[in-house]
Amino acid sequence: MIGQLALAALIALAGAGPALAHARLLHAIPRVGSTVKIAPRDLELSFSESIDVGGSSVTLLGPSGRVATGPLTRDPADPRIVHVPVKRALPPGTYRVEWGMTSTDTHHTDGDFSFKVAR
Ligand SMILES: [Cu+2]
Repeated sequence: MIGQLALAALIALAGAGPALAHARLLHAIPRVGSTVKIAPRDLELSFSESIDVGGSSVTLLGPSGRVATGPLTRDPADPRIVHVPVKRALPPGTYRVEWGMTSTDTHHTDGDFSFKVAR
Protein backbone atom coordinates (compact mmCIF):
# COMPACT_ATOMS: atom_id res chain seq x y z
CA MET A 1 0.00 0.00 0.00
CA ILE A 2 2.64 2.51 1.07
CA GLY A 3 4.85 1.24 -1.74
CA GLN A 4 2.13 1.90 -4.29
CA LEU A 5 1.57 5.43 -3.01
CA ALA A 6 5.28 6.15 -3.19
CA LEU A 7 5.37 4.82 -6.75
CA ALA A 8 2.37 6.98 -7.71
CA ALA A 9 4.12 10.03 -6.24
CA LEU A 10 7.27 9.25 -8.20
CA ILE A 11 5.31 8.91 -11.43
CA ALA A 12 3.56 12.23 -10.75
CA LEU A 13 6.93 13.91 -10.16
CA ALA A 14 8.40 12.38 -13.28
CA GLY A 15 5.47 13.75 -15.27
CA ALA A 16 5.77 17.23 -13.77
CA GLY A 17 9.52 17.54 -14.28
CA PRO A 18 9.70 17.75 -18.07
CA ALA A 19 6.61 19.98 -18.26
CA LEU A 20 8.41 22.57 -16.14
CA ALA A 21 11.37 22.48 -18.50
CA HIS A 22 9.55 23.73 -21.59
CA ALA A 23 11.15 26.85 -23.03
CA ARG A 24 9.32 30.02 -22.09
CA LEU A 25 10.27 33.40 -23.53
CA LEU A 26 11.74 35.43 -20.68
CA HIS A 27 13.06 38.47 -22.49
CA ALA A 28 13.56 39.84 -25.98
CA ILE A 29 15.46 42.62 -27.74
CA PRO A 30 13.62 44.63 -28.97
CA ARG A 31 11.59 44.28 -25.77
CA VAL A 32 8.13 42.71 -26.01
CA GLY A 33 5.60 45.45 -26.84
CA SER A 34 8.24 48.18 -27.08
CA THR A 35 8.71 50.98 -29.59
CA VAL A 36 12.27 51.40 -30.79
CA LYS A 37 13.78 54.40 -32.58
CA ILE A 38 16.55 52.46 -34.27
CA ALA A 39 15.51 49.45 -36.35
CA PRO A 40 17.14 46.29 -34.99
CA ARG A 41 19.51 44.33 -37.22
CA ASP A 42 19.31 41.34 -34.91
CA LEU A 43 16.52 39.98 -32.74
CA GLU A 44 17.54 38.42 -29.46
CA LEU A 45 15.18 36.01 -27.71
CA SER A 46 16.01 34.70 -24.24
CA PHE A 47 14.31 31.53 -23.05
CA SER A 48 14.04 29.65 -19.80
CA GLU A 49 15.76 26.56 -21.28
CA SER A 50 18.60 25.74 -23.66
CA ILE A 51 17.43 25.81 -27.26
CA ASP A 52 18.11 23.39 -30.10
CA VAL A 53 18.16 25.87 -33.01
CA GLY A 54 17.97 23.06 -35.57
CA GLY A 55 14.39 22.34 -34.50
CA SER A 56 13.43 25.98 -33.98
CA SER A 57 12.21 28.80 -36.16
CA VAL A 58 11.33 32.48 -36.05
CA THR A 59 9.11 34.34 -38.51
CA LEU A 60 9.23 38.13 -38.64
CA LEU A 61 6.12 39.78 -40.05
CA GLY A 62 6.09 43.49 -40.92
CA PRO A 63 3.66 46.03 -42.38
CA SER A 64 4.21 44.61 -45.86
CA GLY A 65 4.48 40.94 -45.02
CA ARG A 66 7.25 38.56 -44.15
CA VAL A 67 10.72 39.97 -43.58
CA ALA A 68 13.75 37.89 -44.58
CA THR A 69 15.81 36.72 -41.63
CA GLY A 70 19.01 34.70 -41.47
CA PRO A 71 19.54 31.38 -39.74
CA LEU A 72 19.00 31.21 -35.98
CA THR A 73 22.13 31.00 -33.90
CA ARG A 74 22.62 30.23 -30.27
CA ASP A 75 24.48 32.76 -28.17
CA PRO A 76 27.99 31.34 -27.60
CA ALA A 77 27.86 32.48 -23.98
CA ASP A 78 24.33 31.25 -23.17
CA PRO A 79 22.50 28.38 -24.97
CA ARG A 80 19.16 29.82 -23.79
CA ILE A 81 19.61 32.90 -26.00
CA VAL A 82 18.77 32.79 -29.72
CA HIS A 83 19.86 35.43 -32.23
CA VAL A 84 17.97 36.11 -35.46
CA PRO A 85 19.73 38.30 -38.03
CA VAL A 86 17.45 40.73 -39.85
CA LYS A 87 18.56 40.97 -43.47
CA ARG A 88 17.52 44.54 -44.26
CA ALA A 89 16.72 47.81 -42.50
CA LEU A 90 13.18 47.68 -41.14
CA PRO A 91 10.97 50.60 -42.15
CA PRO A 92 8.75 52.18 -39.47
CA GLY A 93 5.74 50.13 -38.49
CA THR A 94 4.53 47.29 -36.32
CA TYR A 95 6.31 43.95 -36.43
CA ARG A 96 5.29 40.58 -35.10
CA VAL A 97 7.77 37.91 -34.11
CA GLU A 98 6.38 34.38 -34.24
CA TRP A 99 8.66 31.84 -32.57
CA GLY A 100 8.63 28.07 -32.30
CA MET A 101 11.38 26.63 -30.14
CA THR A 102 12.58 23.14 -29.43
CA SER A 103 14.43 23.04 -26.16
CA THR A 104 17.29 20.60 -25.67
CA ASP A 105 14.85 18.34 -23.76
CA THR A 106 13.12 17.98 -27.22
CA HIS A 107 9.89 19.71 -26.13
CA HIS A 108 8.36 22.26 -28.47
CA THR A 109 6.75 25.54 -27.45
CA ASP A 110 5.68 28.55 -29.44
CA GLY A 111 4.45 32.09 -29.04
CA ASP A 112 4.63 35.55 -30.50
CA PHE A 113 5.18 39.16 -29.58
CA SER A 114 5.19 42.54 -31.27
CA PHE A 115 7.35 45.62 -31.32
CA LYS A 116 7.22 48.89 -33.22
CA VAL A 117 9.82 50.79 -35.16
CA ALA A 118 9.09 54.49 -34.67
CA ARG A 119 8.80 56.89 -37.55
CU1 LIG B 1 10.17 20.48 -21.79
